[in-house]
Amino acid sequence: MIAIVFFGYKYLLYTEKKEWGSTSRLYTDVYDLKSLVGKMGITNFFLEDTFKYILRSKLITAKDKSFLQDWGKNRQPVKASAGKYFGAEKGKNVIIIQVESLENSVINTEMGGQEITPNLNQLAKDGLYFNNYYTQVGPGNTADAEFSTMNSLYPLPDDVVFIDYAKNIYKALPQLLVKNGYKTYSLHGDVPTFWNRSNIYPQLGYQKAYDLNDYIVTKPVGKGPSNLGDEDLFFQSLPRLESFKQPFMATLITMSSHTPFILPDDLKTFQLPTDTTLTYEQQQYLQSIHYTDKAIGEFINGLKKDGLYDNSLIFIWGDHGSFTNITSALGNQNNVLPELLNSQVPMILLAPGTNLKGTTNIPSSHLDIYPTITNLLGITTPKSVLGQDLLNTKNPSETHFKLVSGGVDTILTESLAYQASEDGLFIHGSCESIPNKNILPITDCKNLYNEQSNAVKASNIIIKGDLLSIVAK
Ligand code: GP9
Ligand code: MN
Repeated sequence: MIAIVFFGYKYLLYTEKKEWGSTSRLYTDVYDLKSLVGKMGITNFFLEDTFKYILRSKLITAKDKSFLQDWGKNRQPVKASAGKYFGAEKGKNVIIIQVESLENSVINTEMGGQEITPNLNQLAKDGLYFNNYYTQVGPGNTADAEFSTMNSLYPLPDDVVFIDYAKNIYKALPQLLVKNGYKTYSLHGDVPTFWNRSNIYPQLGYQKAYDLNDYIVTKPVGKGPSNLGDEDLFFQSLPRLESFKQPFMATLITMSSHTPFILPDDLKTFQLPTDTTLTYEQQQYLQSIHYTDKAIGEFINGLKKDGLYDNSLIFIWGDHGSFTNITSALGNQNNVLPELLNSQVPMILLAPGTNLKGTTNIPSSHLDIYPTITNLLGITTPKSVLGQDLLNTKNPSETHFKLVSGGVDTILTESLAYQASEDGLFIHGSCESIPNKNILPITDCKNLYNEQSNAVKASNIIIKGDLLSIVAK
């Protein structure tokens, strides 16, 4: 009987629908484990979880392990210390704002003479603005953005790391900061079981997580039950930050600009031109992001008033795209490669102590947050980090993996762009020069492809085999 269930499950697992990445689950509503258990019943959940656990332990072979060992030995990890700006912000608080569905194309863009994100535009001027920065998320969306920024590893193409690899050993940024005398907090207005956060946060080193239960919803925004508006999130988080013992790390994750972008009418303050050709969904998105921008502006002003601004390193980024095709609709002003149109998000670094300013278009991504922070704080960067220190990298690049298969999809450097074909075979892909977009012989991208596909593969093996220790030594 058990064998029938086991092989039946395995069969279903490999034949399930794969359109939206894959969560390797029979049930599609895996976002909130509590509601999943409610739907399936505890016995079914237990059986499903046990089988998945057994299957997972078979995913990584001895060959994979030896690949990882060799890769770990031969690669050049990011310089652990002594780069430019190393320790320039030593002892500063780290405040992170991960913004729901914030795309880069809305930054510095006007419609009918009105800025879509006036506050973020100002912050982009006040700090260092990365306008060629990308998100690489798999089926875990927001959770994958959190995972990749906090671990500098790629998320998985076919599974939600936060859910199925929550008990792995990580060397996450909050953990490292705790070792360096920081208190670490997460502040997000959802139920704590969403994306399994209540289980993985302690594993990543968050000492305390504020969730929906810790906030008062004064005005519902978005789809319930998690309908804490961003103004409530920021307004009620500010006194908390003020009360934290310094130095602290606080990660705030917004939610109001989440699809389907439902905003009460009186909060829709963006004046869309009457003759707009945007779809209804795109219009709703702009309203929502305009509201979130206002909430961020108020929060930053609060930080300035209470003195935290000058004593903190502040990072703001979009978690992933909005899935509304807004970048194309706004005219793709940043000339984003077609295959990356929905993945370009802004990243703004405010380092008042160092006064880093300007706009940079180096190819960069969520993987780069970790080493950039450790460098600025003067903390040795662990070898497990896959990203680049954005203030020191000599060969900036960013890489995307294919959903489900996990093969390399797109690689971008300052001079080359590689785009894989449907079948994923290297030679069927295309190699172009950047910025001119001239077609080059495919062999011009060979070294880059090998290096990046090995890194993506290594990252997958690390997670699926719980093998971080192999490369972290
Ligand atoms: C849920 C919120 C949204 O807590 O972060 O997650 P998403 O659906 O964007 O992955
Ligand atoms: Mn999200």
